[in-house]
Amino acid sequence: MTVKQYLLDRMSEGTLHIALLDPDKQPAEKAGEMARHMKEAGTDAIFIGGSTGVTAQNLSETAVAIKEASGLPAILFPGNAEAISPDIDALLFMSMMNSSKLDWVMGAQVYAAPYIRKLGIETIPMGYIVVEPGMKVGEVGKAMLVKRDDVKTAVSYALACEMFGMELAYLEAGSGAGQPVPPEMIRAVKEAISIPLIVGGGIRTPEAAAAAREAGADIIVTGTLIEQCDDLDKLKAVVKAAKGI
Ligand code: 1GP
Repeated sequence: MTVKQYLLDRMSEGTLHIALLDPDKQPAEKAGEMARHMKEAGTDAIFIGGSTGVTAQNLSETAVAIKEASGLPAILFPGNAEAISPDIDALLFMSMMNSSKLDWVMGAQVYAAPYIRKLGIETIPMGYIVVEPGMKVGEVGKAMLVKRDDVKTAVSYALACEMFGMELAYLEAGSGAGQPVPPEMIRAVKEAISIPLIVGGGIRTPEAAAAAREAGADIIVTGTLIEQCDDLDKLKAVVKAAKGI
């Protein structure tokens, strides 16, 4: 089964939780241990990614460790065109829709495409929309940030993702954001599109996770929380709230 089908099958039963692990933040063995914890907490898959410091080597080691320790799909959430590895299960073939730099909209993808094909990696096309405050990814990606109250622009970007044939749309407030994407923006985008909607950035509490799910997120991503908290009960509470179980 493809990773995309695995996600769609699970999504047909409710909202998913995906844990984001940055291979630059801990040794691979530790990432594997974190993934095993998250599997116990109910997480559906692991995204591997970071805005800086991801290399083919740390990506590869982290993917292998995650798969061995948790059995969960290890999906690359790419931050550059160089760090790609045959050890990942799938790759989000993404365009930062609101980047002011052509390279992040289309250039890096064109550069990487032949190599991805050569390695035979599954690709899942995704439109990535960065909302204020945007944090590091907004900065590195030179994003023309969608304002928190500009629901109309967020909807327009998401509709464009769908019309381009992208199979996922991602509303991103940025890793470590003080506030997650506003629920009213999630709700409006979800109502406008028919492709699955991913939401992430600044979700650290069961309340924030539940608000994103109730507003219509199909997949909720948390990264910082997992890096900062090793209390399995707290992690479980956020995962359960994300999944509504
Ligand atoms: C970043 O949306 C993710 O790409 C996760 O953000 O680290 O704030 O959970 P956090």
